Amino acid sequence: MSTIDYTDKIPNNVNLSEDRTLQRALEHWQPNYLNWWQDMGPDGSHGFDVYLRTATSTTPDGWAQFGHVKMPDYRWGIFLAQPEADRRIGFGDHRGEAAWQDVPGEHRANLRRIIVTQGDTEPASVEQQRHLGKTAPSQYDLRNLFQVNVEEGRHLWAMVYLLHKHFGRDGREEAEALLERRSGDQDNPRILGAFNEETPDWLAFYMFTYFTDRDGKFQLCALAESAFDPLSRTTRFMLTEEAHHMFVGESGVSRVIQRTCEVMKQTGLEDPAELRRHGVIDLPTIQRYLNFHYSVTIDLFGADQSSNAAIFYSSGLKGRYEEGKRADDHVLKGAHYKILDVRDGVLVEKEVPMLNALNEVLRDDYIRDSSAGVNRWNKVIEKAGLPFRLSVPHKAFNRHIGSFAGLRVSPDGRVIGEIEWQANVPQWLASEEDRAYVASLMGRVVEPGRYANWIAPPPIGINKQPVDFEYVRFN
Ligand code: BYC
Repeated sequence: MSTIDYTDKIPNNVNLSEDRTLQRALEHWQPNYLNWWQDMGPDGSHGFDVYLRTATSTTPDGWAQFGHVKMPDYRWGIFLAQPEADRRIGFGDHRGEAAWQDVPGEHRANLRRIIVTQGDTEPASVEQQRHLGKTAPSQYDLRNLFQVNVEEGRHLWAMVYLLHKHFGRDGREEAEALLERRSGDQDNPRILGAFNEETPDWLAFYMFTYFTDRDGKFQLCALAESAFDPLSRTTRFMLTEEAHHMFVGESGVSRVIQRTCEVMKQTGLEDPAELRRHGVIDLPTIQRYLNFHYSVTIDLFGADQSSNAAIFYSSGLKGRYEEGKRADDHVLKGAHYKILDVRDGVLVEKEVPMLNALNEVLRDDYIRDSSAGVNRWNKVIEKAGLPFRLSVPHKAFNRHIGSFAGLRVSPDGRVIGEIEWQANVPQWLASEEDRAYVASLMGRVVEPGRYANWIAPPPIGINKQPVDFEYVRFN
């Protein structure tokens, strides 16, 4: 079934009405979800009409419709990508066997853990972003924030469906717990580090949607390879929505850079303090935000050597990015991979069994993809005729997970001591002062077509609408 049934209380393309027990269980979870949205979703936004995209079909052409909706009335639902006829497992010990429609008993605990970890990030990001609507630089940006938020909510639904349908009572308990953990909470935090950090301002939001949503892309691509077909199908459809989130990040940072460059050219100024007097975000501050979000995000790939990763792969639960395009045996026993290690105070390469290094393999794929976008940002600076260039820091910089945890490494990859680290950290990571300055720029712009001084308008609007379209009706 490709078209989504909107007559059901929970829109879906999984024939939910034919499984009354499951339907009742999800209808029981639904009000708890809506309560969570009221409490932890976008602050003060519940009465707004927002120009949102809603999924209406899971076929690639014309899968969504656009229209003004009040966010609490958004039709969150369960949509799986079209099944692939006779789908076979593409990697690991079960390569070539038929994909699983149910969870094999021996993989139950690991699959549940992967699904819960994925599910936990979705509401976490909504919680992290809940205050941003109060300081949006334009209606266009406000609408994009809300679009990202409702879709992260839908991605939570995607994981909760799997938990309810395939994991019995444990799954239902996990689904409840997904609404109980809170980003940044001391006693009951979200599972992964980056999802307990604050997203205090819009530069942080764009960096998050560029870097951290891109972790989402790579993890979802790896899960789309899964032998567990319902997980594969649900993540494939999530990826369709995810592309817009990364666009919001990439174009957002790009517009901040563009505006700064305009002011640098108009005034001939380069000194950050002087540029700040003109109300734009100086490029070194943008670099420090980048360093923070990049390093916190690459931690999300887990330890560089992980027996979990090896088990997930060999048992068919989680593949590699673009598994099907790789020209190896897709089993990887006996294969090796080079990772970094610290020896006598320097970073050196060492070869380890590839199966244990699959977190690092995915991280390296991610690094290539995210660096490409940084080069696109540099084109904006280059076009303005300015010499400054942004770059991603070394992958050992500011790490808290894996073998670099606890090690002090400069952005250019030198292992350093605590004294040198402390002396330089204000130049390397966004400082209190940087954050206070960026915070001072944040003020709400509500008139259609107007943009805050620190960001350039977008070149085109959403869904071919003009940039001065009324994306949000505040009522
Ligand atoms: N923070 O053996 P390891 C997204 C834990 S983002 C805290 O390397 P593994 C989105 C780890 O859990 C995509 N803890 O672990 C983006 C383990 O704990 P236990 C999210 C961490 O399992 C924006 C221990 O350290 N999806 O969708 O190989 C907006 C040992 O580590 C962290 C997924 O992540 C960390 N950063 O790898 C909205 C996919 N890293 O068991 C949404 C599902 C590791 O010893 N998850 N630990 O207590 C996975 O595939 C894996 O769980 C991980 C970890 C790759 C995350």
